Amino acid sequence: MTARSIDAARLLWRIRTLGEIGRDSDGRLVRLAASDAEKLGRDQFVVWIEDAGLAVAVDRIGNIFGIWKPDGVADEAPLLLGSHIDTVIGAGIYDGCYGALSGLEVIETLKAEGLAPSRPIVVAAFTNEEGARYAPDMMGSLVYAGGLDVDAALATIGTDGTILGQELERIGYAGEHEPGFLRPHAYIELHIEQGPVLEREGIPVGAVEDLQGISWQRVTITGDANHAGTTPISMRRDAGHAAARVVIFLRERAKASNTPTVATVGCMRFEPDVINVIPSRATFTVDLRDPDEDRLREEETALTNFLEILSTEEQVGISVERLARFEPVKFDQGIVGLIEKAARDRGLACRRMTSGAGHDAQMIARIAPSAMIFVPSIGGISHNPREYTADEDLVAGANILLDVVRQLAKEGLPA
Ligand code: HGY
Ligand code: MN
Ligand code: MN
Repeated sequence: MTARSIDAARLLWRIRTLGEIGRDSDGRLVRLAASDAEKLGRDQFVVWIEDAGLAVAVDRIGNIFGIWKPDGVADEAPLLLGSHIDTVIGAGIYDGCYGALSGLEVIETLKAEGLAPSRPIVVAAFTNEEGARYAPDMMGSLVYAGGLDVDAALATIGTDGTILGQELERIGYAGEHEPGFLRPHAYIELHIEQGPVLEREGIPVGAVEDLQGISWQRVTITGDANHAGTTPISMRRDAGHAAARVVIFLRERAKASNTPTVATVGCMRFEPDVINVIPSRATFTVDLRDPDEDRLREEETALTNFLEILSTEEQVGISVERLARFEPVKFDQGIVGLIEKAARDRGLACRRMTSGAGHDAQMIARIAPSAMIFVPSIGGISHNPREYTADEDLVAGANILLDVVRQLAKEGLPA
């Protein structure tokens, strides 16, 4: 059996083909979880899985699996690869899709080279990794790993008022398998870095050994609608101004700290949202992240304390709803070592690193040894149509995944 490399043309063509599915009238890529657009992406992924001769399975939260279990291979815990194919609004074509399609590509290549794996090899596309329509993010893999009850997840109400379970039914991806029906032996996820580190250092491969903690909250501030022209500043209970003070507070605090802490207010809505009415209500989200759990808790406490002061000073009501909370995750050092060795064997520079973004791997790490491989993002840009990774880096990353999977399929996890 001669060890091959992946079929680069096939992988790159699939990435670009999937990247055209789910464009809105403005040409933006929008494949929100369980939407009609995402259904089209799911359908295409399933076609490619079937074309590869894999068995398709869908679980109750809509996670899609392509299963390669050659005749004679024991019903052992599988090697699991994959990522997600749902996107944010105005997405790039690589986030998630690169890992899901590379996982499929690796299986097809190993089949073609005649590998007799010691265990099944499975590729997954997890539901609702982005959390853009239904919170929390990484929902499908979180349910799969037993971190969220599947019925509770299916009852989630989206930003558009829809219910996830009904949407999965409607698009035909409310599967019958119980989440967690395949307990992985190991999980490896290939993903674009979505940050500036690898490009800045001129390194083509990242061996991801940990992933930072994530805190998502929704804050609602209530004041009084009043006339923009007649109401003296001293008499205002201005929810909009109070919300703006929170945005400034978060940025100033993160900037002043010499830690990797990041804070983002990504969504904000005023009511009644009229040019000459002082906002009576401001609703916005806060995304806090830090690789250190104690620091992340400190940031959450600092925000809580600031909101209390703000409520008094601005004479407004403030309520907070938690949307997601994930502690930092350490990945499996044995698999990280295999990634570094695979890069060395292919003559590629590699560095260990932390993931700033959330990924399905952080959830699957709850039930199996897991790790990630990163490739450079040009300009560190992601969640943006300008997201870009050079073809040679995409191919190199997929070949590293191939070599790590081949090693695990033959020898299992390093002792
Ligand atoms: O939020 C994240 O980091 C991921 O893109 N869902
Ligand atoms: Mn992603
Ligand atoms: Mn993303």
